[in-house]
Amino acid sequence: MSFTLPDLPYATNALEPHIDKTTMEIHHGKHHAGYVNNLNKAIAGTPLENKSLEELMKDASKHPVAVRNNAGGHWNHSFFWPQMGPKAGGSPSGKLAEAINKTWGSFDKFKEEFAKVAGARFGSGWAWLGVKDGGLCICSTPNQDNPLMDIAECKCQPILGIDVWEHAYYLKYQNRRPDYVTAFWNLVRWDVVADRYAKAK
Ligand code: MN3
Repeated sequence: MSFTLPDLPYATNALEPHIDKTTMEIHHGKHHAGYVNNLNKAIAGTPLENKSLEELMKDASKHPVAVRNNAGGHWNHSFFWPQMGPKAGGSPSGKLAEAINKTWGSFDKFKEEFAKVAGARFGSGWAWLGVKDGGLCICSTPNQDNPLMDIAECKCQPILGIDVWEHAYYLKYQNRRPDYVTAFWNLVRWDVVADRYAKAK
């Protein structure tokens, strides 16, 4: 089967002023679309054509690097868009809030730790909040890897992720990745993250 670019769940200007329209147009319409097209090219005519995206993650180490990079890029971005929205942000509630407080002491401490990990990723990559052995953890992966991949140093079921590639923020924030991470909190749909948490547990 071949993969298709999912529509954004909102308009390209919906996340302004935190993420600008041009960045969204290029990020979704060019970068994410590129991962989908290159993934389809990389698997065409091979046995990988019949695998799901999740299966491609699980065996990432066994596939050509183009499959790993583009399958990761497609999965990561498909995961990234719906966890954000206009009029979002705030703080989590319910069981997720309890788990965050239990793990980091407070929501503010969690945000601090997440921002630290996102800031420390050298070059391109992602930072994640995930479920591991029933608990929560924060980790980061390089390039378009993610914690579902067999080659990931940190394995978990992601429930929130932030893209820290420069293409995600450079037009508006230039070299100021920490400002982009701070702005990201205004966009997080904690209802979506809480659903993912409930499923991952
Ligand atoms: Mn990206």
